[in-house]
Amino acid sequence: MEEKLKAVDMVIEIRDARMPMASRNPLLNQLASGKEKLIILSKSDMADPVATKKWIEYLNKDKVKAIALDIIHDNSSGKKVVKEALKLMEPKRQIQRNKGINPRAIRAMACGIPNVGKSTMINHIAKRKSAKVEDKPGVTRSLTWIHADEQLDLLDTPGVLWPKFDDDKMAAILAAYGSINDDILDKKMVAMDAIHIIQDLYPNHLEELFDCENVNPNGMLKAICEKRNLKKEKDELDVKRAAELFLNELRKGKLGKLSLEHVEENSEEVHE
Ligand SMILES: Nc1nc2c(ncn2[C@@H]2O[C@H](COP(=O)(O)OP(=O)(O)O)[C@@H](O)[C@H]2O)c(=O)[nH]1
Ligand SMILES: [Mg+2]
Repeated sequence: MEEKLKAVDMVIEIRDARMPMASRNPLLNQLASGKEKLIILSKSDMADPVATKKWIEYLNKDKVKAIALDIIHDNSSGKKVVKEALKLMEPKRQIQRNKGINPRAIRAMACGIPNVGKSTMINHIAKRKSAKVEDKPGVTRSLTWIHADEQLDLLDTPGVLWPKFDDDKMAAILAAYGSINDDILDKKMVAMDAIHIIQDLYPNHLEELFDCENVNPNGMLKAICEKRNLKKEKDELDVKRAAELFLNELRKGKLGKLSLEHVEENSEEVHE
């Protein structure tokens, strides 16, 4: 990936709008330092729009542009990415023009942790113009480019990064959305952590969904059993199934438009 980054002018970093900090890899800022960065907050259709708006404001800065996208349902998502990439690179291109150089197409790479929507985005862009361009001068031969636009070439393979969390809460959020292998994790614990975080950020939301009073996370799982009739023999509550059902619905956005990370005083792009 480090090699590939040398071949690009800018990075398109994809993060999950529901967890913009947990779903990043701080190493990317080091690897791509100095390069322009377009941050796509993906899955915005499932995220809390108010939280997303604040994240956008928070993340936008010099050389960094952040936008929220619903990559799968928004037909113009590919077009928007191309447009924003061009806008971001315009100052550099203008300098070149001033020097009498005709700027070549921008070269960009989509980067991000697994499951944030890198392939979906590349496919959306490629659908518009799938002509592949190879053998660019000065660029490693093995790289394949998608000629996304007259002025934008995109690497056709994304740069996959692994999540790297700074604390237990980020780990809990990644686990809740299934972004770290949860075969090794106790689903009930993952669900209870997520319930706790949601209760904190969205008071009464789950209580209303599952018809219960203010309860602790374990009580919430029991309320889910009652509401969805998840029972074992002799009417014993099937808390494990409630945890699985809860996580499935959370991941599919069926519990409402929620974001498990909100901008806080201490939200920090630590490694930038
Ligand atoms: N609802 C929703 N789902 C998305 C969006 N972007 C990607 N997905 C889904 O997220 C999953 C992972 O996407 P994929 O492109 O394979 O992620 P990658 O691992 O980063 O390449 C797929 O099921 C996509 O359909 C989005 O904006 N909204
Ligand atoms: Mg992929």
